[in-house]
Parts: sequence; structure tokens; C-alpha cells
Amino acid sequence: MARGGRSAGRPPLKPAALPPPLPGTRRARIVAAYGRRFTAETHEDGGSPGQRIDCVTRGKRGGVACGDWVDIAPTGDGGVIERVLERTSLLYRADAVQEKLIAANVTQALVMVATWPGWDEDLLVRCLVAAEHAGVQVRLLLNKIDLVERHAGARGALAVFEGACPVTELSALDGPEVVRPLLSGQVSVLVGPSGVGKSSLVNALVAGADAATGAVSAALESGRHTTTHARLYHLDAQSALIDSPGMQVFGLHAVPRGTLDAQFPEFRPYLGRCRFRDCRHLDEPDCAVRAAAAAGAFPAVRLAHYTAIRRSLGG
Ligand SMILES: Nc1nc2c(ncn2[C@@H]2O[C@H](COP(=O)(O)OP(=O)(O)OP(=O)(O)O)[C@@H](O)[C@H]2O)c(=O)[nH]1
Ligand SMILES: [Mg+2]
Ligand SMILES: [Zn+2]
Repeated sequence: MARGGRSAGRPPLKPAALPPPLPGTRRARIVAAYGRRFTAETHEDGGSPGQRIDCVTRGKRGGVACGDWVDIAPTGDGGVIERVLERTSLLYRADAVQEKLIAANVTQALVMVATWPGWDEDLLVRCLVAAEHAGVQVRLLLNKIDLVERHAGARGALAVFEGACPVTELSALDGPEVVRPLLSGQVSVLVGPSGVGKSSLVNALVAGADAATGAVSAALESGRHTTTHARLYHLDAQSALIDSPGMQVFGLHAVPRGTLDAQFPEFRPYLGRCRFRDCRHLDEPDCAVRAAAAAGAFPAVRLAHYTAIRRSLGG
């Protein structure tokens, strides 16, 4: 399976030339992942989505994500996932103990924050790093710009990310259509903290989606974790949007320390130019990345983001 690492191109929309289904199975795509239970949509001969099947993995095997292409052996009233096909991308988080798959075979990660509630900068940076590591196109969405008194502050706070990825501002309630053209021809996944409006945007863009949304808790200044599982929605024959549960933590154990620098797009022009080939950009002499930050080539806070994560991964 493709486990990130930056390759020259972005992943193709559909996995190229999938092998034929295993004997006695049907080819399907996972459209909802509830822990160990899944809903899949059959896709015979690569045609349009067909029947929905409830399915499970065999035994305790995990490792199936929303967006995965699978082979399903029919059982009485559902099916068993016999095989997960090779992925073009996988977005996931990992701590020392376990991995949590978010979505597979996406071409684009839309990392969403909102003018309210405010965001945890470390969590946002980690989302962006994981999305870069998955090798997909990355975009930041700032939602709820209809809350005008908070808009300018939020926009200012996101300015430091402008060299990392494009930023799109929207109101899922008042002006969701700015996002639609960005989704065309893509399989996109919405990720971000709870309460920022991911499911609200899905409802605004997908007719009949009917995703549950929940009010933000004013006391806690956070969402209520309304969405509990990832779910894929079709936009048109070529485009899909995956909604995912809001997260509070984002473990990056899956990102090898030595590749963390490459997940900061602003650093890329300077990589390989440090005195030491294995420079960590922490305290080594003649570090091109730190020199670039000092010269204002990108905001110094981006180097601080890198340093904090690098140290959290053991330096
Ligand atoms: N003012 C305003 N409120 C919004 C907007 N978008 C969403 N909301 C509100 O924000 C709250 C949270 O929205 P959800 O769509 O449930 O947020 P979510 O990101 O899906 O949250 P989780 O499923 O918990 O991860 C709801 O009360 C929405 O009505 C917006 O553009 N403007
Ligand atoms: Mg939601
Ligand atoms: Zn360096």
C-alpha cells in the first residue's frame, strides 16, 4: 500500500488498472467505516455505484478505510472483505500504540478550521503534516466567515500558512459554493477539529446528504464530536467528498523523523543545502533551513512548528 512519502506526481483519481476481483467476490468501494463494520458500494466493471452491502473484515483484521477498494465475498445478508486493493494514498494518524485510518485513495485533503471555535495550532500543523505525508494535494479551509467580528483575526492567524498551502475562506451556511469548483475531479477528504463545520459543508454541497451536525459548546469552546465515522458522498461521477470525525489529537508516529522537514513545503527549496546531509535543522551549524527562516524566506513560526514536532518525535 502507498504509505505517503513524496513522489513526483499527485495520486491519480482512481487506482490504475486494478486486478480483477478474486473468484467468488464482488468489487466494491468502502463508503462508510464504523470501526470494524463497513458499508461498501459495488462497482462492477468499474461502472457506476451499484448496490450497498454491509460488510465486516475477516476475524480481527483491521486496516480498512473509507475510500478503500475491496473485494467482498457475499454472505447471507452482507459480506466479508476478502481483500483491500493497493491504495494510491492513505491519510491516517498514529500514536505509539495504534493507527487510526482516516481515508484512503483521496487526491485532496481539505483541512478545515473555523473563525469560531478557535483552533489549536499544534493540531492544525499536525493535520497539514499528515496530509503532506500522504502525498495528496492540501488546502486549508477557513469556515464561518459570516461571523464577521471574528473573521479578520482568524484570517490574520492563518497568514503564516500561506506558504504551506492555499487557503480558501467560506461560510458553509452563507456561501459554500466557493468550494465546489475545488472539488471537481477530486476525491477530497474533510479533516479538522470538531465543530468547525465539516458536515455542514457536506450538507450544503451534496443534495440529500443529511449528515448530522451539532452545535458548538460555548462553555467548552469546542464541538461535540457529532460525526462518529467517516463517510463518502458522491458529488458527480468523477468527484467525491469524504466527511470525517473531528479530532482532538493527531499522532504523527507514522512520519519518519528524517522526512518531517519535507512535509513543510516552505522548507523544500532549502533541503539538501545544509552543511550536514542529515541535518535536523535544530542546532547544527550552517543549516540552510534555519538561515532561510532567519532571512525571512518564510515565517519563523513555521520553523518553530517544525522544531516542536521534531522534538515530540524524539529530536
Ligand atoms: N455561523 C456559522 N456556523 C456554522 C457554519 N458552518 C457550520 N456552522 C455551525 O457549526 C456547528 C458545527 O457544525 P458541524 O458541521 O456539525 O461541524 P463538524 O466539523 O462536522 O463537527 P464534528 O462532526 O463534531 O467533527 C453547527 O452548529 C453548525 O450549524 C458557518 O459557516 N457559519
Ligand atoms: Mg461532522
Ligand atoms: Zn538544516
